[in-house]
Amino acid sequence: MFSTKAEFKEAFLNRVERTSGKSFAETTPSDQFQTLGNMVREYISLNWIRTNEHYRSHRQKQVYYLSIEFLLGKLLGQNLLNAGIYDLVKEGLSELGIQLSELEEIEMDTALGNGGLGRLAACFLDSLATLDLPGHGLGIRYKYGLFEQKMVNGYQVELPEQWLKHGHVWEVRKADLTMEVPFWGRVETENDNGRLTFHQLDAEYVSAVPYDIPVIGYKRKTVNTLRLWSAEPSRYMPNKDVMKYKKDTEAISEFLYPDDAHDEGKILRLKQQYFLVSASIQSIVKNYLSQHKQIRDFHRYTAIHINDTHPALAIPELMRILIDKLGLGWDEAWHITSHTFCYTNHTTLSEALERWPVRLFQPLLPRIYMIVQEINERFCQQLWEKYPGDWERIEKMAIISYGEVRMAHLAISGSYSVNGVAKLHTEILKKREMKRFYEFQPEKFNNKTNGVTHRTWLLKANPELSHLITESIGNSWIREPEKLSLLKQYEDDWLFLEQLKKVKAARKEILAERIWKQNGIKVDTHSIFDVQVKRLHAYKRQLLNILHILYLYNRIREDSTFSIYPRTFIFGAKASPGYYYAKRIIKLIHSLAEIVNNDPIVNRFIKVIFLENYRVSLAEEIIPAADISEQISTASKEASGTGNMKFMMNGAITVGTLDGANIEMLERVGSESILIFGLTSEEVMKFEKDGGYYSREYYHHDKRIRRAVDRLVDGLLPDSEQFEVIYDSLLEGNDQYFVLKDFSPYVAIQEKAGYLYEKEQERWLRMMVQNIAQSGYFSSDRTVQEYAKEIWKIGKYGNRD
Ligand code: 26Q
Repeated sequence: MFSTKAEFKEAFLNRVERTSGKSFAETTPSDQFQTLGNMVREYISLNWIRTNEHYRSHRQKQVYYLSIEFLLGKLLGQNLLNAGIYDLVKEGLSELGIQLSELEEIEMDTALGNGGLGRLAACFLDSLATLDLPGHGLGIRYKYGLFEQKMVNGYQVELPEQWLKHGHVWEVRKADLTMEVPFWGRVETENDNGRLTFHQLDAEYVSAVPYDIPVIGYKRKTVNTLRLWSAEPSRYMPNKDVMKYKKDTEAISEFLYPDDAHDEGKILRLKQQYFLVSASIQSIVKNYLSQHKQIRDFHRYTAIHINDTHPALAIPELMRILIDKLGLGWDEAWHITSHTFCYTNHTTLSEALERWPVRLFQPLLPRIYMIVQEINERFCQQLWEKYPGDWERIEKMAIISYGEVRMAHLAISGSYSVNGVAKLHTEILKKREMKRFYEFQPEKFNNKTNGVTHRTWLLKANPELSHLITESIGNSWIREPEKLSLLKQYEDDWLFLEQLKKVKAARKEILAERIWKQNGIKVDTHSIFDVQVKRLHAYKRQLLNILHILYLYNRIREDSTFSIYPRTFIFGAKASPGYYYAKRIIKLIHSLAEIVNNDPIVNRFIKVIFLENYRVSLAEEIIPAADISEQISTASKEASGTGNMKFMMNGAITVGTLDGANIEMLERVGSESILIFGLTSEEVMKFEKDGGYYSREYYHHDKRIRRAVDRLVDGLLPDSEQFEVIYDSLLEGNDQYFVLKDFSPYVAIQEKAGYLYEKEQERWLRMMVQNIAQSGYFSSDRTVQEYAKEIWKIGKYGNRD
């Protein structure tokens, strides 16, 4: 290996030639990337082995984080930083005439997730390893990650994301640890001397082959593991149509969340879920039994976290292994199981609550269905004892009801801990969504406010700001983000504020360059960069942002004396392929951009930019450049949000509603440093319950609203017939997300933002400092530490320096 720059250069030169079969001069950036990736993996491999050995020999309690999504992004830069060799490698390469940034560009994003939930899992892995905690991820190695978004005439087109085309340098295939996952077949019950045993006959087996990815702690010796399962045909192939079997098998790990509109798609999703949990539970149990004699103590050495309900079948799967494979009785198996699992809920939107029709579930997973039935019966029995005669309550809480398996009910009943992801979210779960479960077992419920890793969203994404921070307060914030509060002392430091201003300006230049390259539009870097980047969803209200832009357009066009400080509105968003309303909103942003950007009167003041194919690596470029962070969901709908935190630590000022973690951001920074507007969650929930909101009243009584809304369909915008459904949703559909209700306060807060930015620069800079300084709480290190202490009950191992 290497420990100096000279050694690195020599090793790199040697290796790149040997592996590519070319002279150094002939090697391509792609050859160089592969070589560097392999070298880094080898560099940390001894620590990886040692970490595993250590966990084994000390029989330390382990936590396994089961998630159907891991949204990792690019790994090279972070791995170099965490391994502590970023500068050495950068300089070494530079001396060989290679830009490290160019090699970083080559890597494809590992986009095995849709958005918040998958990215949270990635941040947790970084924090677990950095805190020397024995925590590992388990997921699926989808051949195609989240689709690549191509914009064609303003319409989103989805292309398969071929992230594995050139292989994946970070993974290690471990074929010897393959697990066999059974589907279909039938269950035969046998009476074995008075004890019932169960055998799944004629099952179709699928091989789950693990690919391990190292998770390197920041400047730690700890290297944990993310294990991703790939589906392959099994040796125990059914003796029927082999080609069909092969195709069906490989389909399991082919796509992230395939279409679920039809039964066929649904079966595939259910197969994916069971595939993940069966392989994972088998592997966890096997690993446990290699170190411990007694399965009885399993839960004392293992915590298994289920990330939303998608992996909730892990609960009956562990029961199956304990009963059918290890011969335990039901009660003992249930004791272990219900002391092993913990569950996080990430959403209260009822359409996202998973339910599986029994008619699909039972034939695909016959033994698991039997177990779920038994769990349900015993659970209902317990309810009956507590609430005798209260049929209505029992039916509402049952795990199986009206021909459906309710995954959230299964997850709650089989877990010892249930948590929401922000204070408000947890309160809503307790008071509304899971009210009856909370009444039944209040001790299970707790809150764990989300966090994100500063080492990605500040250290890696914004080296300029990181440098300034480190120069001012030292580098302890990297491992202890709460130390950022030391920045408070620079609030009135004129020199510091000047430097902060320069850093933001530099980041805006970088983003402007990207916009020029991608969109061919020159943006004014002195304008306010007002950014909304996140998945496209009605509840996130990109439409409110758009209506504000239409309002400004109207004002500028109609009143020649009207003037505002220039603004660049920047959007990035993917819409789910089958979510037609969301796709229309994307089209609307493009039509609006076309009109605004090409109108010489209007474009002096405002511009609208849509950045295609929003993803982790693009977020790393956009977020550091933002002046304003748009977090404008309808109050009560956004469980937490995590983008809000990433903007905060990069010194953007939040324009936001009292929703999700925005509320806790307000608590931390104070009302002077965040721009809050709009309905409260109580007000929203009251309207939803009792009625009393009539969007037409707002349309008729507020001229600004009427004229902005009419713009959707009056022919101003190209392809405006596309926007009738949006217009109708606001008026005919009575504006389910209260866009018109919040319009006026939104305009007012935006005016305030513009005023502060233009007229009170120093105050704005102080607000930025306050946001960065208070962002430490929103570190996933804090979140993970809370999980470790209060839920998983795992400790760090000694001093591993
Ligand atoms: C459910 C049923 C059937 C098919 C798909 C789904 C499904 C898929 C993905 C349900 C939910 C998701 C993803 C949810 C998600 O990303 N939630 C976000 O989680 C973040 C991390 O906790 C929060 O910050 C966000 O507020 C929340 O929206």
